[in-house]
Amino acid sequence: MALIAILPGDGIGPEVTAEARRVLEALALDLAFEEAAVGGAAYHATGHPLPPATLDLARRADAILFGSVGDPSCDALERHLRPEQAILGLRKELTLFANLRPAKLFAGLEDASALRPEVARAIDLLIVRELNGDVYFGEKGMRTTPTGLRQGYDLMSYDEAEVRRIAVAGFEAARRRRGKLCSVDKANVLETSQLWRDVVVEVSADYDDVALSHMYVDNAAMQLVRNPGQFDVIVTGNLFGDILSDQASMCVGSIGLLPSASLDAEGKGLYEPIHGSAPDIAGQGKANPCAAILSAAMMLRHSLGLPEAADRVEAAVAAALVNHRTADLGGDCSTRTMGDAVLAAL
Ligand code: GGG
Repeated sequence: MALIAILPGDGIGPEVTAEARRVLEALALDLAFEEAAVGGAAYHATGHPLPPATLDLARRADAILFGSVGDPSCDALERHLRPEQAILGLRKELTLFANLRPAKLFAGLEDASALRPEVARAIDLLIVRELNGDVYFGEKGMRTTPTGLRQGYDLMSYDEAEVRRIAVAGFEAARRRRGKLCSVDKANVLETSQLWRDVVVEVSADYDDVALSHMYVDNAAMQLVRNPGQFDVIVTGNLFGDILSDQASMCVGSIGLLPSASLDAEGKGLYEPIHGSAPDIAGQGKANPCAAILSAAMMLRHSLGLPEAADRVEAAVAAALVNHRTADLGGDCSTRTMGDAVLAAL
């Protein structure tokens, strides 16, 4: 029996993970579920956003289903106590360095895309975002300049081993897909990006079957809306991947549709919608649970070795979206009704 850790988190996290759990339960697989608090919810209960019991569960589990973190009532806390530290801590503690963020337009959602229908229909891409380095984990702080000004700083750094392992993840993903890898950096300005580019080129020697290209991140942002059909797999750093994947989500209709898998070297994974806690709609039953449900499908595929079950869940979401839309897609379905529609289509 596989143990699934459910970490619902804050805001809409509990609502969307509840629907994803219902879908997993409906598959009648040999799964056990254990739930723990994380983020602002955990801070309010225990004084820490990632309490030892939650980290222990995450370590014991075969896979983790994560909701979202972020709680405005924690905004004034010191940085190490803020809800977001929980997800950063989990990624670092469990060495979840490879974040897979697929974006594909579901049939019938052309009108929800921010792009023209013929452009949106061409989207079928995967962003491979590095998750353990970059400005998120570099030295950071607040200091005073010699002239008395407050100055914030976040050190951007990557070593070659960090770049190599995410480059390998990108090439492997491209090999399993259409054989195209675009590495996104800012090598004309940043030292980290120059190293990134050099290492990606070194790794490419082992992947003759993958066509490698490079793109500056500013151009990549433009190309994502101009001609997204050109992309198969994008491999990029933590910050650039965070931004580009939110942009990609609007190209396919909503951030409520994009799942993600954060994997270690052995395939253990944390699965979460890319969206945050959306405190403005929390508790109202308005959130789109599709990204969480699709994250559960990624869990079935990547951590539990159940690709047929993953296919079933993805097909059920596609079928449900034909006649059901939550508010983010211009409809009036509740979170529960959308979950019911996916269950009915399973
Ligand atoms: N489910 C995604 C989530 O909760 N995001 C909130 C957040 O702070 N994310 C930071 C990040 O993705 O780097």
